[in-house]
Amino acid sequence: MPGLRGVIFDVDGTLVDSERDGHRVAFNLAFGVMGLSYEWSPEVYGALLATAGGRQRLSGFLQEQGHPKSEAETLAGELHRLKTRFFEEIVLDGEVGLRPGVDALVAELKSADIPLFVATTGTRSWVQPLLAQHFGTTTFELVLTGSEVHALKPDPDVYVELLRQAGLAGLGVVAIEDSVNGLRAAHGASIPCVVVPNDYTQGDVSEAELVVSGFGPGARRISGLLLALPGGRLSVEVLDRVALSAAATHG
Ligand code: XBP
Ligand code: MG
Repeated sequence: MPGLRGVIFDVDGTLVDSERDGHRVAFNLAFGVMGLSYEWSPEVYGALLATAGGRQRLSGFLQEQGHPKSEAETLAGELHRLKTRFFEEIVLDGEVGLRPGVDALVAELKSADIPLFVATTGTRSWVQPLLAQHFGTTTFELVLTGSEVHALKPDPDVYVELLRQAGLAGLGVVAIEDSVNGLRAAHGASIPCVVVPNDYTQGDVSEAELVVSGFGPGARRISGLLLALPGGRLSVEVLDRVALSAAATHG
């Protein structure tokens, strides 16, 4: 029975703590440049994160503010292009940090020769430099972003396409996510999922094969597989257990 044969990382909220002090700031800067009085507080932004995709998030918000759909779509496109440039600058200024403990997990997976991948809703023009900044250019065998798929999470498109391009069957592959949208996308592609919640995680993630409080140290199991976290951290051993359990359950 196959153990762990690959790990697919989500980006925003999983590899990096990027939303409140990164993306949200970039959106607000874009509103300012366009002369719009909108400003997303951390609380308002948290609610808006239910919509994956920055452009889609903008369009929905503008329609809620009373902009006609076609006008909202056009304005969202202009705002998102500005926002993306601002966020690229925030990334290049080194202001988007890794979540605590995730670098140790990536290093352990690399030394165990486990193939690593990225599946994100984010835009490639900032995803690429952000990953290179923290992990170099050879850590992830394949990176798929919202720029390459038709439908965004919770649609499974990005995961299905990644498995296809990587020549992987779902068996032995584990996804690591931070949101309900991400969990649903992974499950939609029949990939078992570990959720590592953060302050912006909302809704019920208990369908995940495993939910842990963090990457560690000091992490604890919240729900899912009944297993200990040796050393209080998410490790190759734990991810292997998730893969084996999923293989045993789904055959
Ligand atoms: C999170 C998202 C993205 C970001 C904003 O992506 O939904 O839309 O919030 O980035 P994930 P863009 O958790 O899948 O990494 O403005 O580039 O969409
Ligand atoms: Mg995420």
